[in-house]
This record gives sequence, C-alpha cells and structure tokens, in this order.
Amino acid sequence: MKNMIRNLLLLVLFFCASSITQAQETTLRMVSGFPENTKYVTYIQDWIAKFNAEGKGVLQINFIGGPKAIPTFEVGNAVKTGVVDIALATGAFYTNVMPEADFLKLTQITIAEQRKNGAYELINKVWNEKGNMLYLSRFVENQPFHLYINKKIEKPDLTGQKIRISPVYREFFIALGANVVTIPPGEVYTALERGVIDGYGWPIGGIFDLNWNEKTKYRVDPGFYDAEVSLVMNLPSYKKLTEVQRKYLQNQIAALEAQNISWIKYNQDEISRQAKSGIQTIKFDAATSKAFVDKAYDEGWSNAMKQSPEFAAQLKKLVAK
Ligand code: 173
Repeated sequence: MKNMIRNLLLLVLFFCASSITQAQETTLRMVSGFPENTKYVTYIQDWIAKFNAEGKGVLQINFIGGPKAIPTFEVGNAVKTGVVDIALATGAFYTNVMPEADFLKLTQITIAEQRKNGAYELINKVWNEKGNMLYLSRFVENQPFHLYINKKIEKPDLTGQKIRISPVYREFFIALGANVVTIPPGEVYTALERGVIDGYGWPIGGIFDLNWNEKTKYRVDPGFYDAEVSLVMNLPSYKKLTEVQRKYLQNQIAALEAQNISWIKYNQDEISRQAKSGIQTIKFDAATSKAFVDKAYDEGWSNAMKQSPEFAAQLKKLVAK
C-alpha cells in the first residue's frame, strides 16, 4: 500500500514536472520569402536544427515554408501583424511595410561593425516603430548584386532590354535605360524560359539554386551594393518571451553571425561555377566600372533620401564609405 501511494505520488510529480517544462517551451513560427531550395534557406535550416536541438524545453523554431506558405512580397506584413513570428527575408520584399527596408543594400561596412557603431540600433528603432518588428540578424554578407543578361552589351546601357527586378535594382536599372518588371525569385525561371525578360538582377551567388544558369549567357561585372538577407521578428512575439528565452535566442543569433565569414568562400565558389557552366563575363574598363558602381550608389541613396530623408541621412553617415 505504502509503495502504491509512493508510486502514485511519483507519477503525479512526473506529470507536473513535464507540464511545467512544456509551459516554458515556446515554439516560434517561421517562414521564408526566398524559395526553400535557395542557399539562404538551407543555410538557415542547418542553424534551426542546432537551435532546436540545444533549445529543448526553452525555445524552438518551426520552419513552415517558403513563398508557397506566404508569398514573397507578403512576408513583411505577415511578421508585422503576427501571422508568423519570424521571417527570413530581404528588405526589398517588404517595402510595402516601410520603404526604409530596402535601404540596407547600401551598407558598405561589415555586419559586425554595424553592431558596434550603432547602425543596428538605428535600424531597430525604425523597424520597431514602422514595422512592429525586431531586426533580429543580418546573416549574409559579401554578396554583391550583379546584372545577368542574354543580350550582349558593350557599355552600361540597357536601352530596349526588359529586366527582372526586385525593388533593389529599380532606380539603378531604370537609370541605365532598362524596362523593368518586378518578379519574385520563384517565378524568374519561367519568365526566362518564355523570353519575357532579357535578364535579371541577383547576387553573385545562388543562380544555380533555381536553375537560372540554364537560361543565362552573361554576367556583367562589377557587382554593386551588398545583398541584405536577414531574420526579422514580430515585436510582440519577442516581448512575450521570458528572459531565459531571449538570452537563448540572442546567443544563437551571435553564433549565426559569427559564421558570416563563410560567405566569402561561397562567393568565390559560385564565380568559378558560373565560369565552368559557360556563363561569360562582360567587363568594362576601369573608369566605366567606377562610374557604373558610383551610379548604383548615387541612385540608391538619392531614392532613399526622397523616401525617408531623416533615416537615410543618419544611416548613410554610419554605413557608407
Ligand atoms: O529578389 C532579389 O533580387 C532581391 O531583392 C535579393 C535580395 C537579397 C538577396 C537575394 C536577392
């Protein structure tokens, strides 16, 4: 009898304890604005696996999916309204939430430097206020954007060419004379296949993920800007976390950013992979190359100044060279 009571008590204790652990564990729902088979997503899925393994009983991330779950240009709104807790995105995907989102492509200092010199805080202030979101982490760097085309050019002139863009490239490519059309990454292959576009903008890495290499003849050098790829989180969801959970999240983010250096290697691999697959590079002379890059930044910053003068001026002081 004594034993039975003791066993019963142990059983009750066990259930209490496990329900306490369950109550403490929170699962965050995450989506991606990039298709699931792109490098950014597979890279972050590895991080999530480690996050979940080490975060048992504390914090978990449930990766729901890519643009099939939430369309690319809707991820920002989904985070803002709390439909999801976290999104893997780039600012260009949520200019419908705030135009400032797309300015981060213009940064010319490292992510670690942005953490140190106050740029992160400045970004977070605007993201909190306008986006109801936390700028959790920028985890890709050294990924300049390039122009990829199928009709050869001798100089930086895109007159008569129809080029796929996201907001990243709009002002610059228009200034080069292009007709532009906004297409989410997941639909670019079909547009190339049907001949609807003559080219597209994309970073140095990633064109193989969606098979665009099959439909690409030239890459134009040099590159410009730095692809901003990041995790953003619904602010109320963050505030709901306990101290322990926030600390856990911040530690995992720090570990993620500590690996940022690996993108340089990826970048080099992608350049040789493109060459091997027969993609030719179009290069300009030194003066033309400089003018090309200068024009990209001039167009980018002047558009930023028009859209959000105060933030653009503050950001420029901290992140431009
Ligand atoms: O869709 C895009 O070309 C774009 O905006 C982007 C931004 C960062 C990384 C890759 C693509």
